[in-house]
Parts: sequence; C-alpha cells; structure tokens
Amino acid sequence: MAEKLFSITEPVPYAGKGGGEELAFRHYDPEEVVDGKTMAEHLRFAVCYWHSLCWPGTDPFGGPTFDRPWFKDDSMASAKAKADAAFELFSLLRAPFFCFHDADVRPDGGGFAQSRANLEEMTDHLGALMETSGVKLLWGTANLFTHRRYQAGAATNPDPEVFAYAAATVKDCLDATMRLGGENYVLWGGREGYETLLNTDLAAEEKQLARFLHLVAEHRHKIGFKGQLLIEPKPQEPTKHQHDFDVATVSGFLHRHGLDKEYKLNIEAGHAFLAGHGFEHEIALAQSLGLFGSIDMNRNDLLSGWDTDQFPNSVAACALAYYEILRGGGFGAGGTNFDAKLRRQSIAPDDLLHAHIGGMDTCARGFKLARRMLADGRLEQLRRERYAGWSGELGADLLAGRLDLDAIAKLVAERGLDPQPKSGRQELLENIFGNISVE
Ligand code: XUL
Ligand code: CO
Repeated sequence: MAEKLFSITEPVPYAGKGGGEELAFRHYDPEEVVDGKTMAEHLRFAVCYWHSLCWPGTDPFGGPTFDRPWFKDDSMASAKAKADAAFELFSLLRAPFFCFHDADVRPDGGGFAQSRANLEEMTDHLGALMETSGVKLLWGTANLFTHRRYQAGAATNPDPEVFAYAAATVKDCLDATMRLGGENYVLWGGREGYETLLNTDLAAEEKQLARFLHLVAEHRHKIGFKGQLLIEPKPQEPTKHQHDFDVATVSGFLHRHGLDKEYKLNIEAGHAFLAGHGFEHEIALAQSLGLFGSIDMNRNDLLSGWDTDQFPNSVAACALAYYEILRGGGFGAGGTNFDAKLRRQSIAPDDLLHAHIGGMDTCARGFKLARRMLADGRLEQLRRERYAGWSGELGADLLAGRLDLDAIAKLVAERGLDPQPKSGRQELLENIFGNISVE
C-alpha cells in the first residue's frame, strides 16, 4: 500500500461561507444548480498534470524543492504511481476533468518506438483510472518543447526530420486523446518562433507550421476525432518571439492558410498579459471572431514580468473573463483548465489542495458575478445604446455598401451633418460593475 500523500481521504466538502474547515470549498458547490446547469457543468474545471504532478519546484536559479515519491526514478512503476496520485488529487478536488502532455504521463523511452510503447501502456492505465474515478479528459497535448531535439522548434525547425518526429508524436498523442474520450486537443507551440532573426527564415517557418496544422486536422478527420482542435497563443517565452503571438495573430494565420474552420483557441490569462492584453480582451476577440474554445486560468505576478502561472485569486479579474465567455454563450467543449502551479516553497502535498480550492472558489465567485452582470442587463443595454445609430437608415446604408464616397460626401453636405460627441460613460459602467455583488 502506497504511503498516504494528502491529509484527507474524503473529497473536499462544500462548507459554505461560514465553513470553518481549511480544506473545504466556501463558494464552489459543484452540485449547485444555476440557470439549469450545475456549477460543475458551467465551469468545467480541469487539473493540469504537468504543474501539479511533474514540476519539481525548480526555477532558473535553483533545483527541485518538492519531494514526491514518483520523482525517485524514470520507471514505468513511478509513472503509474504518479498517475495514481494524480487521480487521488482529481477525486479529492471533485474536478470533473484533467489535461496532460505525453511527457507528463510516460517516461521518455530514449527513442520514438519505446516512448510510443510507454505512452500506450500509460494510456491504458489512465483509461482504467478514468473509468473508476469518473474523471474525464478535457484535453491532451504533445510536449514538443522540453527535449533537446526541439531546441530550434518542432514544426518550424530548420531540420525536416524534427518536423517528422514532432508530427509522428502528435499523431500518437491525438490517438491517445481520442482513446481516452478527450473533448479537445491542444497545440501550444512552445518553441515555434525564434531567438534571433539573423538565423530565421520567417516565410519558411510560416509555411511549415501551416503544413503541420493541416496534417493534424487531416488526421483528426481520418480517425473521426469529434473533439475541438485548439491552438494556444503565447507571444514569447521560452522563445524571444512566438508565431502564435496572440488571438489576432493566430486568427490571421488560420485564415491565411484555410485552417479557420479546423481550429479554435485555448486562451491563457498569463499569455494574454505577456502579449500586452487583458485576458478578457483575448476572450472577447476570440468570441467575436468565432474562435473561442477554452481557457487556461491563472494569473501572473505583475511585478515579475514572467509567466508565473499562479492560481487565480482576483474575483473581479475572473468575473471579467467569465463575462466575455457568457456573453458568447459559455463553454461548449471547452472548460477552465488551471494551468497554474504552486509556489516553490509550497512543498507539502496538501498545498496542491489549498491552491485548487482557492482557485475554484475564486472562479465560482467570478462566474456568479459575471452571471449577475448579464442578468442585471444595464451594461449590455448601455452598450446597445452606444451603437444604436447603426440600426438606423444611415448606418444600414453605410454597412450594406449602398453609398460610395461620392454619395456619402453629398449626403453629409446636403444634410449639413455635424455629429456631436457623446459620453463613453466609463465611470458609470465601472460603478455598475463594482456595485453588482456576487451574492
Ligand atoms: C505554457 C503553457 C503550456 C500549455 C500546454 O506557457 O501554457 O503548459 O498550456 O502545452
Ligand atoms: Co497553458
């Protein structure tokens, strides 16, 4: 019998606001029904395997600080012990979903064939754990950035052999994701970019990346994978510049290459911030372009300027994100994946429980606030009023292209148009947001 990892054995209870227990939800009751769906169904939480089970507490200046039993070697037995601990964590948190990279769950086999065999064996093991626990797979993905073969990228590598190796790896990961009933498959191009333009052929790399994404889409159709394919934008880090910079950049790329019907986007809070955008901006833009898929929920330390992947703790920030998600109709196949990790000194396994409980409670409060903002209706009403002119005759004629520049000039002169500025009412809107309470 493996030694006990966490201090509790029963799932984290919902204790409500007054609850005194530390390991209890105060705001997230997975079974609470809101607008005909449970909170678990609305938020679709996923625990990420990599930060929670694999990351050992290293940082650029220091080695591992965490001491987990499965870190002792790179064997299949340790990979299975890690998987068992992972599902214990998911079940204690009552998380409906998890997400993983191939490299998180299987030891590197030292070559393609053995790595593939390891992944297949671990896919069976994960499948059995999913069956007994009821935990589902939100998305799978391939790690195409840690191994040194990917130092110059995967799809965008100057060496076609690396492209082929990466493509073969994605095939196996997509197959494994399908076998496990995954609802999405994510591609994050960690090293698809450059360190210096002096050795980089941008046009060649763009062509390679497009071919790679077409291959993945073709394979999805071939095997009948019904889940969503998602691209996760990030502007840089570890590269100096990444091709998938932000939502706008990826959207342009997808349209340029006829891929816009195949892919949607997985938007991460910290990545949006690194790109100089708000999280809600990236979500709103993806929604307006019909590309919204799923989110990676975290926050960055705004003073470090680094993708610190911390658990969310701002209800207001989460509310603004969920507001944009709800305005677009909520999650379809997507969900709220915590791409967040402990701080390096949080070495106790229970810290994983505290981190997720806090994150889930914060998201639940943010979601409820967002819902009330929508139900209240004033924000949407004021937005509609601001654009009301466009539903009039002039607006309709302009948009429909019924007037050319000559006709517009004639109309402005004949009608003596002298448009007057109107208030944008930002403070009023911010006060409305500030005064709507979560409860
Ligand atoms: C890296 C990141 C990844 C992706 C999956 O910043 O967010 O963990 O979510 O590869
Ligand atoms: Co992410």
